[in-house]
Amino acid sequence: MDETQALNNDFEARLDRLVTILTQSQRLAFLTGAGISTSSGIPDFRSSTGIYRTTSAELFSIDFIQTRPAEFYAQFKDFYDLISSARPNRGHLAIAELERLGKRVDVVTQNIDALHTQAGSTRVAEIHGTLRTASCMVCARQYPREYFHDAMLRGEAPLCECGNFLKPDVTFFGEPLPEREFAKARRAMWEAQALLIVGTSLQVYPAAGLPRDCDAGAPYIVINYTPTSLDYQASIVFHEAIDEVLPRAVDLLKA
Ligand code: CNA
Repeated sequence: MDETQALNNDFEARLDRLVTILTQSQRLAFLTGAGISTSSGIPDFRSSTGIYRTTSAELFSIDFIQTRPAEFYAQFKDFYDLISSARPNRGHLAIAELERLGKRVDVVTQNIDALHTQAGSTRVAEIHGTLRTASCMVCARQYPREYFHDAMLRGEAPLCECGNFLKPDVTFFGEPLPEREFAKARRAMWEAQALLIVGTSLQVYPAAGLPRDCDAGAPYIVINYTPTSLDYQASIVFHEAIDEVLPRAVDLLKA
């Protein structure tokens, strides 16, 4: 067994190394995906218990909601219900705590559940948009959540005052990403002294390409159950649970 293999087999040694990187880095960036929210009760897409086991990826395409809005909302109901009642878990809270400990922490998330903000993180780029608002698919008028929340919980398609259907302001497959949020995300990558890639299979672009914007000297840390395409470039890889790794690392940092 070589030195790298030995390190990867030893959880405590990897944790110590993570704490060293966190100690040495003032500017941290996190790139998070659905995996950070699974222990809040929201399934991810691609795990063995993920949404794709029961729902086709087609549901999340712009064509689907534009052509079959009633069917979209009927199927989206259960997912919306779970997201609406979810609370941040120890993973989200550990990231927010790093900020309170004086680090500058940019969170770039593919998630639409707003749990990083609820946990207290203040520098969040939501690159796949948000469920806080929805906009008319014809006149583009935007509405706050209170306007459409009840209809969406019932699985009914919410309507604009002009009579056309609303679409949640999340990025559907086939749509461009929100420009301002993506620009924030790229800046976070450029400025990071270390990048933590957390709970994402890195299969959705352009999000999965963001780590390439990091400074060549900035270490990557991957925390994800299943291997990702960036594991081989990472300084440390954890295939353990996020809410086991991050709270332990933050506790050690404070000790
Ligand atoms: P994904 O492709 O489903 O990957 C999630 C990854 O997380 C998988 O590789 C899992 O192995 C890993 N994982 C799951 N739970 C844990 C855990 N507790 N600890 C460690 N690893 C874990 O999801 P991505 O985020 O990569 O895909 C991007 C899509 C998913 C984005 O467009 C999201 O909007 C979309 N999504 C978001 C949510 C949400 O907002 N919570 C939920 C489901 C899907």
